[in-house]
Amino acid sequence: TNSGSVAAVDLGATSGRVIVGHVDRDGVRTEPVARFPNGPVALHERGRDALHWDVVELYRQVVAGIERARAAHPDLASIGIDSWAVDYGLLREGRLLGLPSHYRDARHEQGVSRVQARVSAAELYERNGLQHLSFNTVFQLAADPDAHLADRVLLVPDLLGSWLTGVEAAERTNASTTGLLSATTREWDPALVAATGLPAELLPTLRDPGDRLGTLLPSLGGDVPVTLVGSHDTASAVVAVPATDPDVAYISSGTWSLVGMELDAPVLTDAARDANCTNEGGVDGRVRFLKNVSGLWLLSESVRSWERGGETIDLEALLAAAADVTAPVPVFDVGDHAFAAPGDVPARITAWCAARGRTAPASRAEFVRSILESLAAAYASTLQTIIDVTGKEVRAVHVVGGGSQNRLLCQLTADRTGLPVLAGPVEATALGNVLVQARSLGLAGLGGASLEALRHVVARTVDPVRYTPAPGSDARSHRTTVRSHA
Ligand code: ADP
Ligand code: LRH
Repeated sequence: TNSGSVAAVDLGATSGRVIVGHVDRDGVRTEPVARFPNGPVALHERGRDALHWDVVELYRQVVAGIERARAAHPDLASIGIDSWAVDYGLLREGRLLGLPSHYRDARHEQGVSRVQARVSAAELYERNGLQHLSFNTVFQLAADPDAHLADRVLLVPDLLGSWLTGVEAAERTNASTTGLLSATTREWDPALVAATGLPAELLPTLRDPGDRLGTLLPSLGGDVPVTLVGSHDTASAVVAVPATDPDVAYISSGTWSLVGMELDAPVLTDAARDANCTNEGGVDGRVRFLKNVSGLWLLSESVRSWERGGETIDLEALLAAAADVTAPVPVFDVGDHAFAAPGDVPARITAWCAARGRTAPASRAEFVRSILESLAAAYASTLQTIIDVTGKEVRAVHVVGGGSQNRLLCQLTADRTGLPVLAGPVEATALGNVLVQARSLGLAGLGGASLEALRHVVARTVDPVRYTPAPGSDARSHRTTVRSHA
């Protein structure tokens, strides 16, 4: 069977990369060809600081990465793009109307009441099955003063795909994060689109992972197909969870932590809604039943504030110091609104503690320990919620993404959930992106392969690091504060 190489463009909220994946009968090998930082840019406009994405710079980096991939692999068979969810570019006659807004911009909150004046929160959940997050696209669009000027809206991977190929489409897994897609039919829901106050024609045709979007434009070198993948980064990451047992949960750990499991059908019960669980669309029509929990952004934002004076912080050394902390540290609510916007996270943790009469962390190592303990506590309670709502058994937790390299966090997660943690791959998102392209092209005998077969390819390739709950840790005592939603 034929082997081949494809390029995965994976844009996270804190960094982006272009990775070449080689797929053959032994498995999949990855080779990074480009890596670049990403993050919010504050621009003063309409009398306030607005948070944006520098999507033109991202495009420049993506094009440079693709050029490097093609130079090293002239036989490159395809390109696939994924990114973080919900954010979009507005276009008019094919021209971008300003830089996309960042999901951490506070403006989006104004959209919530506008949408809910037309469709109640309960009906929204019944229709789109999504966790309420004020940055869901449906709310962003309702609050966007420029949306009425546009004739097209494209989510970030679709926007880049259109710049690479000239073809506009809405890839379905990422479309499922907008709040505009029906959780049951997986088509645009006209009532939800109407709730934004915008015309339905704004939205492009839906297409599925594995479809060919188009071919690289001649001005960009031509010839190479662009294949749709699970363009929501979390959808691609879930494809590459190296699970060979169906009774597992996953944590896709990066800027955010997406904690949940894969299901065959959405769960739209009152219990699911009360627990604020999401039903996002996965590759092959699977459902990603999960909760969006805060993530390592709390750590990277803390590091950023400590580095503001010009110092450079060594993350490995900082994590080692956090592992050595023996003093008790506060477990704070990582989902508190106070931690949503960019800024001085350690100062906000101190304020959170002061407001509750708690002792704040006293050193950088203690702050980091407090952040990781708090994330692990949130994972344990979220997992319990997911188990209660679905009635499913969970025997192990797979952690994938950049956070799977954080040994302290993985161990704390094992301790607080009382479950074995299997960590890796780090680049699950890029791997899932590569494998969906490889399947679509029929590389290495993968044509028509099931997701389970793709996961076996990953399991053959990477050996996850196993973390066992510490003998002294009592998962049940950590769970006493967990409310049951069953
Ligand atoms: P995203 O795709 O959301 O941008 P990633 O999956 O790339 O995020 O994960 C980024 C995070 O991974 C960083 O914030 C950092 O906390 C963590 N990370 C990266 N490298 C290491 C490392 N060597 N050790 C521990 N954690 C790491
Ligand atoms: C993770 C992610 C997550 C979304 C958030 C906006 O990168 O795509 O699934 O909730 O970004």
